[in-house]
Amino acid sequence: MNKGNEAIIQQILSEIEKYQTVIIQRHRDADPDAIGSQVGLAQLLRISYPHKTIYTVGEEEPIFDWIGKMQSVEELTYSNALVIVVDTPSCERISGSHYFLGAQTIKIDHHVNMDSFADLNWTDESFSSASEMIYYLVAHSKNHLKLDKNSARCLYAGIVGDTGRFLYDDTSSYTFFVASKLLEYGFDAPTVNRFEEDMSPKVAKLMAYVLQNVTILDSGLAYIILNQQILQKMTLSSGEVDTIIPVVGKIATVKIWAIFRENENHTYHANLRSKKMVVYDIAKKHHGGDHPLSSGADAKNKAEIEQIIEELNALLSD
Ligand SMILES: [Mn+2]
Repeated sequence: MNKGNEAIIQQILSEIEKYQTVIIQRHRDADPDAIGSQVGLAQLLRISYPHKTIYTVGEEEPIFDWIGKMQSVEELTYSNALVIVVDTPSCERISGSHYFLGAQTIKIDHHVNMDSFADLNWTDESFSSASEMIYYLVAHSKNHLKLDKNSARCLYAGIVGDTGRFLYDDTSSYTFFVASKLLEYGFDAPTVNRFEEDMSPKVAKLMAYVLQNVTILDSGLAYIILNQQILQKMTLSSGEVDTIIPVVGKIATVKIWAIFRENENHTYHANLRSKKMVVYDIAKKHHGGDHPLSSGADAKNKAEIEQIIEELNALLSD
């Protein structure tokens, strides 16, 4: 498959060739695609260029240690390094603070492009995941880049995570092609799938709470507010809270759903999801916006939450 982006692919490959040190970063509040594309790219660069030094930088997210771990890098190292940021729509979302100190920066992302923050930006919403883009990069590298069992496993984990187990509408025939090619490397796919499905007892309790307490309107809009009292009682990381977002969409009558969580400073973060109607524009009005059917947003108080709920509900009554 060729998506007509040969020029940018060749530019990325030639920048990688040039640098002895490559630092790879991804977004905050990591998910399997963020870590999978980051660690997968790092691993495949290490085997493709054994003499280069490759780092993965960002906050640790222990629930994804099964994909791969982070490293620490001296600030000074950045000045001669190529920094590649994967799966991250805007520079405020980057995990790890020194990316801009890099000698050269590259963005590889499948979110709606709202911020071309790097020197070289490859963004394409037609990919299901950043991990799928990394596979594409390898496939178009004229054998300069090589995969192995572990890098294939990381990319597969990212694809399975971002497509909701090949469920969401951005799952294309190319997605299945890539998954099939990755499986040829012989990693233990059922174990990856199991890790993606596993939840801790704490997360199971949150899921039960959400299903018990979610408000479902006749229009097909569902929403819930998780306040600090609940979140602190359950002592959940934000990554753990993220894992329960898809569950509300399993309810057949729900068309659009919003999960609001209170931050420590009493503002709110929202996760908006939809089966069909585009929620991106509403998210963008509230300092968010990632994908057409799946976006984060912010609300400064309860009044803004109500506004978001009204706007989402209006989408369903049009
Ligand atoms: Mn992603």
